[in-house]
Amino acid sequence: MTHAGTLRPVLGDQISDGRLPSLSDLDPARDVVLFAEVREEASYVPHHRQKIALVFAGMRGFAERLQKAGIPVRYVRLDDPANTHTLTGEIARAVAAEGCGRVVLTEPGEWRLKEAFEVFAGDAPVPVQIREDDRFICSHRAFRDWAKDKQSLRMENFYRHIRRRTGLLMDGDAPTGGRWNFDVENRKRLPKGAQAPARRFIGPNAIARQALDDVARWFPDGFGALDTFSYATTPQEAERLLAAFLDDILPGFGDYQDAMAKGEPWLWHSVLSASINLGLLDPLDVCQRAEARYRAGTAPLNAVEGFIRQILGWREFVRGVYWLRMPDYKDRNALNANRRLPWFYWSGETDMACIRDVVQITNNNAYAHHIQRLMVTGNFAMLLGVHPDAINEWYMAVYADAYEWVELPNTHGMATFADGGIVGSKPYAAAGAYINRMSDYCGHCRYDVKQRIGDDACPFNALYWDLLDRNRKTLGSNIRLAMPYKSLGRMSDADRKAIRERAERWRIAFGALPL
Ligand code: FAD
Ligand code: DLZ
Ligand code: SF4
Repeated sequence: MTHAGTLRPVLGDQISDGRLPSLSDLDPARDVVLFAEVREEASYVPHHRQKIALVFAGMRGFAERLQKAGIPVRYVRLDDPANTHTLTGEIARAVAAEGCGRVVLTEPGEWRLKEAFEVFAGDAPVPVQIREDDRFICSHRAFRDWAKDKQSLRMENFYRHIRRRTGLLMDGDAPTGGRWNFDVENRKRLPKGAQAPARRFIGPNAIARQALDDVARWFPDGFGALDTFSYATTPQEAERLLAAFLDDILPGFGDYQDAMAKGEPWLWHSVLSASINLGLLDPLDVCQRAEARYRAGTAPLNAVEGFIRQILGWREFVRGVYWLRMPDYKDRNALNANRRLPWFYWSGETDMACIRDVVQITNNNAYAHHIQRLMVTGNFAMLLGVHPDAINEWYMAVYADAYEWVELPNTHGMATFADGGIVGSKPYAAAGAYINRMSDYCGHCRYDVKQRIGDDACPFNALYWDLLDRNRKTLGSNIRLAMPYKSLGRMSDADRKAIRERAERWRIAFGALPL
């Protein structure tokens, strides 16, 4: 019983030196900061091993920096024999062992944990204070205020609102360049022979190397390669990655934002999401630094606006929707999807060149860029009719940047339309022609993207038309789907029957069986 002060638990995605609300009034003479590696967090989904190593390395590094600054730290490792393996169990154990008089923590990023902490707070022997996480640009209240008089929540409206509020890319009351959104200039296919820029990534530091070794030992059969780890685990490393992105990549960010290319994981994407979500980078600072590049004339407006829209717009918007709509948001299944996820989402063993490439990239890097997540794996899971829970589990598991506040609205809302239109006004459903237009995958594939029915036909095709046919009741009156429904209407009954049968044969062949 050495400390009568406050226990301040820090969670794995709260690696924010000097910026964490729960540490703002820390008293080094009386308080203790708690970090706990626990099995419940490390295995509530079968996380990619790089994600576990990233979180553990982030926690261990932060703990060391605090200790060096003279702050008492209690660090519980995963292999500690006394570990209770839940965060609340470790907080309770620490309160008793350290003799703390209260607990102060920053709210977690997942409903599941928020509930667990609230239950814990109700029963705890000492007062528990849960502080709002202010490492975002829009607070819960500000989002609720914006949303309260809206019939539907649309990112574009939110984005304009928050551009005005922050003054980012604004010239007085007007958007810089006279337009809010330069997206139409950001949908180019990659020209033949175009080379993605070289990346200045970083190798693992000593703490990360130790975390990688531990994870290899503790999760020998887990998903994902470990030897390709190149994530930042400290604020200094994240700063180096941000600076390299602003110098080398940002100027070309806009042009090929929707493009995909076989064996090219990064193209012009920033690969900063894992650092921002872990807390190593501040989202507003990242946006301001990007804007400064435009003002200095070293990056064009379509690139800078496109990049800022992803963070200021999409990232803040999906977080707002998550906290506004949970917990029922997670149970939504607007298209009544009820199939299993095919095994090749884990193994990559499929003849479909697009899926194979995205799963291999995902396995290697715990990363895939947005269009790969949305239009390849997400789109295909929706076309197959995979149950939203199975899709969520996969996305939560395989990406280093996955936390439920950001993953769920992207899968339920953007990729699969499980939310029935809260995030997007229509499903991002597409047949093979879209992938053919935006990538070189089809040229490397055993399937023929132009065929709809035969054994060699691209599986996306029959499954796409079948999705529209099966969901006519839910989607048929959607104005944004008028064109494809018109085409479907022109098909004969025999054609539609053939599509239906072909689609079901694909589902069975791929193991997408009813649950
Ligand atoms: P860039 O293309 O360089 O974009 C810049 C930044 O903008 C990103 O770092 C990220 O912070 C932000 N951003 C871009 N798009 C989004 C978006 N739709 N939602 C929220 N932030 C965005 N992102 C996550 O951070 N975690 C997830 O678990 C996640 N799951 C997704 C699941 C699906 C099905 C889809 C379609 C998208 C998902 N996204 C998720 C959003 C997006 O795909 C990733 O943020 C992006 O691919 C990360 O790569 P990047 O850093 O190179 O992004
Ligand atoms: C993702 C993750 C993992 C893998 N492990 C831990 C852990 O052992 N201890 C911890 O405090 N946090 C971990 N996390 C992050 C939490 O799951 C995270 O705080 C929630 O996902 C909420 O965003
Ligand atoms: Fe993917 Fe179909 Fe193209 Fe093959 S043909 S790469 S399955 S879209």
